[in-house]
Amino acid sequence: ATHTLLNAFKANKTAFGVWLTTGGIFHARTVAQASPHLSWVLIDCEHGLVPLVPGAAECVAAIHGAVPNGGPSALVRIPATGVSSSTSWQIKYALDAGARGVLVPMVSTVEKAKEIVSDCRFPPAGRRGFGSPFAHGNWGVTVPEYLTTANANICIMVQIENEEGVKNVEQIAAVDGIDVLFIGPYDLSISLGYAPPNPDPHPDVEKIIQKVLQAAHGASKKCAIFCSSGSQSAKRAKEGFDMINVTSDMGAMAEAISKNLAEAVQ
Ligand code: 3PY
Repeated sequence: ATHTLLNAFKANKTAFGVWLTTGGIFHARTVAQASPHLSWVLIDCEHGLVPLVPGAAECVAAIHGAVPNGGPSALVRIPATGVSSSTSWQIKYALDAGARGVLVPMVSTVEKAKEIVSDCRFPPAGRRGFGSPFAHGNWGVTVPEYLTTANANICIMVQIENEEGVKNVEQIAAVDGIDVLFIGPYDLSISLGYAPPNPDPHPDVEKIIQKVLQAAHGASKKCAIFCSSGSQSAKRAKEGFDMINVTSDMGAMAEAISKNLAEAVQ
């Protein structure tokens, strides 16, 4: 089963990706085919317009079918803030869709981080339920193979994006099974009482961003950050971030229309 994001992690290469905020299989496929440099496409069911069911599953299938023998890993950001046992069904739907990883917003305690890991792992490692008729086919494996493949390869990513999350960041990073601390600079800024990044965060917020990066690497975990342009992403890659989105579908579309019109209208 192809897992380009995990391959980049294992090779210690920066994994660049794109944020998908609008659903639809042809839209998802076009994004996935846009560049051989893409390691991942994240389907945003938190703030995007993609419904978790069945929208995320359709997009995961479209992304994984887009590029023969390769292409980006499809990831899903679930809608829930934090996650408790009552919302862990969202992780189940995301993973049953065949996603190679799940991103959980606003994780701020060790307890939440541990619950998330348990929701992502089949027993005996965790409490994930089995039953999807789609997940194994999406990974190109049989059902018994999927149980072990999923447990070993699904990337578990949590967003550090509020004051409490920053306070507990070292302990969250140390939780066994958490693969990536993903910084949300917008929520982090407003949670700390600062304006959102424009395009860069306030210097005080930037100090905290660097602290999260160090905490992740200190625990031998990967660190990711949301960016809004290729040049901002290049800067973050030089700083040592492991996983970075270069743009979003909607951002890229508006930018391309504006650029082409500016060239046309003299
Ligand atoms: C944030 O910056 O708050 C994010 O979660 C990325 O959209």
